Amino acid sequence: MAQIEKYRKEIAAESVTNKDELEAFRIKYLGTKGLLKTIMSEMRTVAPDKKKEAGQLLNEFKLFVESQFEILQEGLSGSKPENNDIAQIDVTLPGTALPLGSRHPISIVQNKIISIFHRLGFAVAEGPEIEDDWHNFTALNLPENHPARDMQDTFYINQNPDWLLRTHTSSVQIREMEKGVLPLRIICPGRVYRNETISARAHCFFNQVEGLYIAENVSFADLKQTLYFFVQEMFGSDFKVRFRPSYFPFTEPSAEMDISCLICGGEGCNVCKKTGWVEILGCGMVHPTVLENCKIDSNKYTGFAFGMGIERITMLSYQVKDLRLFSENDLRFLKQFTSAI
Ligand code: 2NL
Repeated sequence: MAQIEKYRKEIAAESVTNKDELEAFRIKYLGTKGLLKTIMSEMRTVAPDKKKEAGQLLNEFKLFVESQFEILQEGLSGSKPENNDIAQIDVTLPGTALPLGSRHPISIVQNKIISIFHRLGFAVAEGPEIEDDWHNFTALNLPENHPARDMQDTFYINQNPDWLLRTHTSSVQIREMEKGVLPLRIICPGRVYRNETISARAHCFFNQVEGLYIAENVSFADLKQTLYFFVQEMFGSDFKVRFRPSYFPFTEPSAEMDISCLICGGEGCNVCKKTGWVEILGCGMVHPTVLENCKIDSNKYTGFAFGMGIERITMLSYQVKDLRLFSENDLRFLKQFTSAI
């Protein structure tokens, strides 16, 4: 018994590194002239009254040796290559490099816009991408017959005809105004959706930043100065700025802001469609009806609002010619922004 216990320890300590060593193990312990057979033959010398006990012990030992062989065999046929030389791991080799990612250009520009307005006291507000008709259209004074409300232009949700994918982040501003805490100074970055045919200039989803400032005595002069500050921080000061009268149902008066083309310096090129100017945002004084829709007294409070497409600003900043590059996940494009924070 003591002898078998000694053998068990010896066998448990055995290890093999290749097929030849495994075969040597098999021959030594399980072969026809191996240890197991030798001990089995000694059964003859055991006294008859001890035979049963010894037989049981031997049987257990046999199972142990066989399972030990299988364990060693499995260890060999695992991931290790057969050739003993390759199996050695060279710890002096350099490690596997983990590729470093980079921020998406849209995120870089979005963060820059946020930080510029942050310095003017604007807080970031966020809201749902699936909206209801009230927050996306009705509260914003968008009339029933407005083309934006058409199925052709907006993605509606089959489950409920009142639900849709927001077409602008104005809906977030409506939600903030409804909270009734004034004055209010927020910007709302986020993804918006329009049912457009995809091209180099348009996509069915894009990113927007809208801004809103509501307080007593907010004027159009405040709007102009805020946006002047913004474009200077964003693009530098080597260009001209102009405001053109425009129309939005949710602002009155409304305007669009252009900057002289950064690519050709106002001479005329493909980016500015030979006009020398590029449109960068829309803005205006918040329509009194919109304020009243959010239970804000339009005799006491006034405000301005503006909205811009982040893709457009990014294309101007980095001279990206095709908007589809932003959503294709092509590393050849994205890797070009590794050093841009
Ligand atoms: C554009 C023009 C604009 C607004 C967005 C707004 C929001 C509220 C009330 C009034 Cl809650 N106005 N937003 C105003 C004027 C223009 O966006 O071209 N966006 C890409």
